[in-house]
Amino acid sequence: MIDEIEQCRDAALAAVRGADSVDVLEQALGEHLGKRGPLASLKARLGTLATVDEKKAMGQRLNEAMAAVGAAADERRMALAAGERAQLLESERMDLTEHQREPRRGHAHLVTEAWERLEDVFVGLGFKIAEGPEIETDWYNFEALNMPPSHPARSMWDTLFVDHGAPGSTVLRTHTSPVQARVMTTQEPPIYVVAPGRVFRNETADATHMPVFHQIEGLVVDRGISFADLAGTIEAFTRAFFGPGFTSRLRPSFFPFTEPSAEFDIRRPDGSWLELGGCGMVHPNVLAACGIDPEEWSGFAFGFGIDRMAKEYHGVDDLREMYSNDIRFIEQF
Ligand code: FA5
Repeated sequence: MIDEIEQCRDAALAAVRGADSVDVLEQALGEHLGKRGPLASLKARLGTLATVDEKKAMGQRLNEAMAAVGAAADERRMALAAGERAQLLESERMDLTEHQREPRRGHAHLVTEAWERLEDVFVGLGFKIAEGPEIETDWYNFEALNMPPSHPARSMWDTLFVDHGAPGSTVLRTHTSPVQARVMTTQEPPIYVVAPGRVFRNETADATHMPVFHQIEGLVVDRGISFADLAGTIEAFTRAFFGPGFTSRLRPSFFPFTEPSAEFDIRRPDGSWLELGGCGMVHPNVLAACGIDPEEWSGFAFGFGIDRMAKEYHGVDDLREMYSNDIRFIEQF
């Protein structure tokens, strides 16, 4: 019977150790250690043994054999479970790293890029850069620009007022034109400046309008400046900024601070036109208000929308997209 016990034990151990999954292992255990298994039937035969000592000795051998199989099964179960878990983890592993491990180089905002290129183009044409504050007084934003209080032309700009000083005396500048007055009241002609900056209007955003946007102001004051100088400068700028396929035109318009005044449009290679800004000869009243003798000096000024130029340059459909901060949009440029 000892041989039989050892044979059954060895067969059970071989089945347990050879199991390649927890399921197979449990099945093998059921077969070898279960009630109908070979070790169980040996146990049933203990009763047939002749002496108590024999029964005891064989019973002990059987118990040892079953314990050995149980211990081998525990060991195998742990090893299989660890392997199966590792496999599961690997199959469910999610790659949460960015597509590229190296940080990618971004770029400045499209409007900032346009702003910087505009500065380069105008510096190349001999202009200097000027600046003014975003919060302005009524005098610089309107009055110095030939718009006394209650002048109807003030309604051309949907003004946002700042709660500071006398009511209505402080505004978020509605255009960069107040920088003209700031330059003319502090610098002697000849003056050749451009002033890029942020401006504010109480307007609803749409494809071509933002309540906060950017303009670049240009101002030239010198002896003998004529409308031809203005037209030539604008044409030179258009080709330098947009490329040789673009030209410009000036349409008669009205601004209180320039006379004559014009609207500046560019012609795209497909023949369509886009309004980019206003311009004109600096009004004698503006020169005089800023302490410059209009008999001696004349000048021209212009104010272009930078956001619209960036939009046009990059073929963007809607200004609002440039401010959405959507990475899928930004990555296209
Ligand atoms: C002006 O603001 C004048 N100061 C321009 C000027 C300067 C005329 C010097 C004469 C001499 P206007 O409101 O048209 O003009 O604005 C000029 C340009 O700014 C527009 O042609 C357009 O390109 C841009 N612009 C105007 N409103 C918006 C807006 N809400 N969002 C984006 N761009 C705008």
